[in-house]
Amino acid sequence: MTYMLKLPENFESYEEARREGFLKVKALKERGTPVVGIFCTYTPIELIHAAGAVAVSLCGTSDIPIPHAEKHLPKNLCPLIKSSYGFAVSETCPYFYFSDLIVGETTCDGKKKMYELLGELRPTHVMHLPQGQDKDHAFKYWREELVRLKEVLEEKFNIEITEEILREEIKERNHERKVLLDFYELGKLNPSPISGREVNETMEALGFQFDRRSQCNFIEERTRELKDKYENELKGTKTNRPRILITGCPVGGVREKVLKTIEDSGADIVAFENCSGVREKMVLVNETIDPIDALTEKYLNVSCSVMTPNPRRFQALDEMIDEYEIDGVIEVVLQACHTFSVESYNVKRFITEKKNKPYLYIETDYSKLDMGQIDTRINAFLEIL
Ligand code: BJ8
Repeated sequence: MTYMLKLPENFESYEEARREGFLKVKALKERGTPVVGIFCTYTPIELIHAAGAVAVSLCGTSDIPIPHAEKHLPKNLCPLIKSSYGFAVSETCPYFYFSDLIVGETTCDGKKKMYELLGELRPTHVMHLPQGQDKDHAFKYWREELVRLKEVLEEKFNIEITEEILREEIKERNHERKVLLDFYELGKLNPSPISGREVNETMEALGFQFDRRSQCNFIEERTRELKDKYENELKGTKTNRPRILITGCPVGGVREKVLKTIEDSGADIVAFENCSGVREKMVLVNETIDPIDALTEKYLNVSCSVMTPNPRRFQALDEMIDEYEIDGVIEVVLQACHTFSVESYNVKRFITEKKNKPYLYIETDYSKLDMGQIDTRINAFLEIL
């Protein structure tokens, strides 16, 4: 049995929230609030907030703008990059339109080359991300990049980012992380009181809500409500729905095709190990040390496959499989995402040999062309669980 998360009136679905967000961001602009477009979990959002700006995600999750992107970019490129660029170049994304500055990072090759093109459309600052996470060289290199971003923001928005303001933003965002982690951890309950598709949709829709306090209140209230439902109606009951963990690339663009198919086929998605899922929320920014050092440490340790090596992803998988009582792991890789597809070899070995769990690899894009094939593969996988 799975309960539907009730969303507030102005927040009926991801698409609805995205549309509502257009008006909110326009109103913010009219009041003089700067808008910074971002693409990645490596972006130190605290610095952007400390500059008095709002950060908005520009990651494309739709295949509609892809033909526009393919006029400039190769067809054989990750759909997330093509969709993001397609929205920008076709001027069909109000969030891009209202962005005063784009902040990107040198993560995968496709994204970093896309930023060169975006730079022709909007002022763009690219942070140079180290390839590894060692505490000496990589830390110093990344710290310099944070200082550079701070200076760019100060100059662009004519503001001083003081240590005090930055500390306040770190506290606030740590509080948000705790609230969101509590929400994600509803998936640890067995049976789960909420569907994974709804968790993913809610989290992505929150990216278009700019009143962060009310966001947190909403999530806290829903978490309480769902915990009560679990205590009063589900605790002690049994379900034969297998418990699935999703890993790999961001899945906002394949929510219907993959996540919905998994749940409609009789399984519960109870955990997301992707970069915007639980693992980013598990580690807080240290509030007791120099704030730039603390942010450097936090964001350097994001466990994305663009890092080499990438041991934290395997640690997270190890812990989550046990804590969420996972029956099977499904890895979703977006077409032409080389880092995740290469790393999947080790992920598969880790899941099947070390954790002794079934594993399914799905490579897909944002089109509907492979829906039938994905449906068949997911159903065959669920049968063995
Ligand atoms: S921290 S996952 S948001 S880089 S899927 S565009 S890697 S080719 S989105 Fe990502 Fe930051 Fe990592 Fe997260 Fe490239 Fe792969 Fe496409 Fe990707």
